Amino acid sequence: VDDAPWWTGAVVYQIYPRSFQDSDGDGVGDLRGVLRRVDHLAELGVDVVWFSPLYRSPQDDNGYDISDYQDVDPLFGTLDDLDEVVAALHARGIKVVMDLVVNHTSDEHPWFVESRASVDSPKRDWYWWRPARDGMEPGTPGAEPTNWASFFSGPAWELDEATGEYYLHLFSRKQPDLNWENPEVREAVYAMMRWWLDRGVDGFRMDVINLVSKVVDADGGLADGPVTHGALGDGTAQYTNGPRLHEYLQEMHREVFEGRRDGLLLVGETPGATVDDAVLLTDPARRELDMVFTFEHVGLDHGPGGKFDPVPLDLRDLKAVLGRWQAGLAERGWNSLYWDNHDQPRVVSRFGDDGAHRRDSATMLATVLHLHRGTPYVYQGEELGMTNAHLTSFDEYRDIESVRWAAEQRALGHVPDERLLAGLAAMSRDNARTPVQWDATAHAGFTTGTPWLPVNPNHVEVNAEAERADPRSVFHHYRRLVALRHEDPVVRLGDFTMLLPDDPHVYAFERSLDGSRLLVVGNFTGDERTVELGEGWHDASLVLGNLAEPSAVVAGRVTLRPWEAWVRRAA
Ligand code: TEU
Repeated sequence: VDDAPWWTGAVVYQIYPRSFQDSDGDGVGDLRGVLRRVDHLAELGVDVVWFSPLYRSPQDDNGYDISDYQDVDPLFGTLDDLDEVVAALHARGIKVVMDLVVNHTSDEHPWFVESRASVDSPKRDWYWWRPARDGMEPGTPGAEPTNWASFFSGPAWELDEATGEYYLHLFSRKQPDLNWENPEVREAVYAMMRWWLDRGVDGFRMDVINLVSKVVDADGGLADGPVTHGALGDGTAQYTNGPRLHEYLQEMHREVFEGRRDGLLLVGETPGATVDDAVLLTDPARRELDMVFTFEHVGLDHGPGGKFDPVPLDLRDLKAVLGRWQAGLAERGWNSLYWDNHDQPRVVSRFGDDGAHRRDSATMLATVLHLHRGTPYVYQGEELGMTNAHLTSFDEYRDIESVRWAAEQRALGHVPDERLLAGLAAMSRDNARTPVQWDATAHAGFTTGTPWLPVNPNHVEVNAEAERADPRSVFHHYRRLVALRHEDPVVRLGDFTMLLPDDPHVYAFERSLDGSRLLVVGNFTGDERTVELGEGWHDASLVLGNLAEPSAVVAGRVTLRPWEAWVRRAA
């Protein structure tokens, strides 16, 4: 236990600044607002705060489009405010991790402005500029250099009229991709990272870091992907976990982190990474990253039409995926554990029951997640059992992915509006982005002005003040889970063994370390469920449960109540 890295015993809390706490009445959360809520974080007991982007940005993708990496956007405050927040968190023993968005910049970043100025700009090669497809007139349909679709609908290439060439943007057209093939780009990124570490931050959450290396042929050519979206194609194989990814990350490690103090956290966001990729990315001996976010478990309810065409979760699939990641990273590497973030719907609405069983299902889900081996991430409001937004009309959505997808679908006209709206209501990123519900007053204590995205009307019942007052609340359950990880080496480092892989209703597993064993069960349904756990657990002591009267194990069998979860220690 003593030589395990510090983050094996840590819990990370994600703040999406725009929706956390407003202090100046403009309806957008800010850094001085964060200062007011530092006690909430300390009470929860988290070890690290990760801030979604605070940098200067035109806010096309809520800050994931950065125009100055070394300044704070005036929406959120100033660099001095940030220093104050970092100091306030450090004073409570909480580390600060910054979002690092370096697959792309804003099109308003001076680097891109210079790059687009002319074909022989010294920064031309800092981005992916390509002429129209052979023999085609720039700007005509299908003339894009490749057929790749952007993550935010439409082609991933934008024609720049001034020079007649296209630039690549895997996300919005205001997020041009940086060309990591160019060593000057990498050096500029590393210099910026060193500047932040020197300023006192404790690490980075690296946005889509496994997309930075693209497959390029000897002549600089990029290849089409299989045709999937009408005329467009799926280019992911051409830019996901690309050929130079590990080389870049090892170089970054040498240039930025080598010889720095201990106590930093490097976590990669890696959509499309497999377990094998994750082993390579997080094996400490390779000096790349500490851990990565997998997307496999949050893709299980995506249907044939993609994420906005959801299907019910089959619990056996969830066990198969998370079990495979637990096994795959048991010897080398480390897992990140999460249900929620700013890109995912709220888990209590997604895999639980956000109506009558909100409290019990939210605490069940938390128990199962936090007892896995890995570093748990709590997304703001998750610890309050916040639910999806339940928006009902197209014009209520603000998220660029949702807005652009809905516009494209409605223009195509194949799917009736009601189904599109149902898809958005279930899966839109705006579900995670409604303001944090602090109390039962107007706008939930988030702002005195008009919130940029409406507060969920259920804030009159679901809010931090009510949660703090009720010892059996979701909040206090999260507090206990955080404390348990801090105290119990089995939770922190124990081996993981999946139980009942074929049971479609109950999630069950064992953790063990040096002969000490924990059993964890969670009922993923609103009905009573009886399962056979085998001998050896009948006089196990209760460590933690989510119901007032936990069901007992009798002769190796237990009947769990709806959404019940508990942890027991073998005698
Ligand atoms: O997300 C990248 C990503 O792969 C997806 O989660 C994506 O946001 C989308 O949901 C695909 O359906 C990261 C950030 O977390 C996200 O907020 C940004 O929009 C994106 O990168 C671009 O920076």
